[in-house]
Amino acid sequence: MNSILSSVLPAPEDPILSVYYACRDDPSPVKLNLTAGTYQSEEGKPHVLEVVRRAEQQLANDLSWNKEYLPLNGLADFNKLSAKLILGDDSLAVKENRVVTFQCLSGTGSLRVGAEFLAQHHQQRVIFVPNPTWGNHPNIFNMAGLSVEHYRYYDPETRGLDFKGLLEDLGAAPSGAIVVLQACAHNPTGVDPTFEQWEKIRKIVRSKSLLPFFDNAYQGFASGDIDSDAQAVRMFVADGDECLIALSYGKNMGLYGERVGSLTIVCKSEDVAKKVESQVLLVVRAMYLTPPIHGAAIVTTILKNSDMYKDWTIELKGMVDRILSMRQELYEALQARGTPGDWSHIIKQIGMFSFTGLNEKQVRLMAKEHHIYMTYDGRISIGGLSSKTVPRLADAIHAVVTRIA
Ligand code: PGU
Repeated sequence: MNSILSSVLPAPEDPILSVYYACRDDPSPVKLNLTAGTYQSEEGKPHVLEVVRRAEQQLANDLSWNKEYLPLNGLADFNKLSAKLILGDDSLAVKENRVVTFQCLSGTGSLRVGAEFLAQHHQQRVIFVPNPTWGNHPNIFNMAGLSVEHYRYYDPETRGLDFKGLLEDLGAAPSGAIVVLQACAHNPTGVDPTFEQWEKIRKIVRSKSLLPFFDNAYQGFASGDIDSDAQAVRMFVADGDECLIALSYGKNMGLYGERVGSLTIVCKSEDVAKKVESQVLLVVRAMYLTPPIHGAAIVTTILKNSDMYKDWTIELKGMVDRILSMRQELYEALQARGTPGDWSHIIKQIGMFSFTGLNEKQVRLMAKEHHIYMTYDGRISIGGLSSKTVPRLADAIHAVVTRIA
């Protein structure tokens, strides 16, 4: 039978999902999935925060909650509290009514809505992302009609920031270009600029009239502290100029599947903010009408209540501390095995991932012979490790590094 869709070509493989599926289909009982950035418990199980369970109980008991459509921009309290989370308690920009926030579908949805708005209303369609970056960034921005370029970010030689390359590339970007900056806990490298470096980045971004678009998917996951991890963004906002911020509650509240996040746009004046708001609402209405209610209600319940907020930050710090001890255990296990090479980057890198330095051949061998899955660029999700699985991972890394240089 003839298909009118027969000319559709298969999509290229997704670098994260393809290994994720390969792991899912591996029948081995000892397989270890370190592909996606999700935090697992010490028992290797998906982890729901206590405070999230409590908020859900509270919502279930509150009969005044209903399931009506939310407004186009979502829950008003959620938006206020989300702006406060990233911009701080006494943000001048908020006081001056030049900040607009929209509840969106987690970090990805916030990036997508922001990109769609920029593709329609920003004079410059070029968007710069770090090299390397989260594999979905190019998809999100290309699909919105922006043209994706890369700026240098990571130096494999030093396993650190290629700061000189970064400044050169941003310095050579066309005026008005959009620049994606990961606010903290850079995915996949685990390498962030220092505050002095952020200040230099800010200066070059502003002097070239580039438009910063912060991807804030890991607030709290770098230092364990919500405010410290917001410093880079606040540095930019303090200069009075404009930026966009996509915030995700996927990782820091463990609300991955609830799809809850926000897009905040900081404008130069209240008048600009009003116009921007009206256009973003049009984008939202055409894309999905209004955002979903449940996840935003959980977040709002937690952020609104000072006891719950405090409990959340304690649980968040607990996740970060467990990740830090997994880094230390893995590093020590490799040292103990005398694994060739310097592995100190494992304890220097921050956030949910470690960019191990394993090459694609070694990664494939890890999957084939050891049933341990990570992305082909050698990224492992430290949040997926436990004291039980660290020795197996160290054995496997030792074996593949000894076999393939
Ligand atoms: N921004 C960055 C830098 C991310 O790493 C991720 C998720 C997101 C945004 C979007 O997350 P939301 O869940 O939409 O809030 N990174 C995960 C996602 C797994 C995947 O399928 O790509 C990761 O493992 O890199």
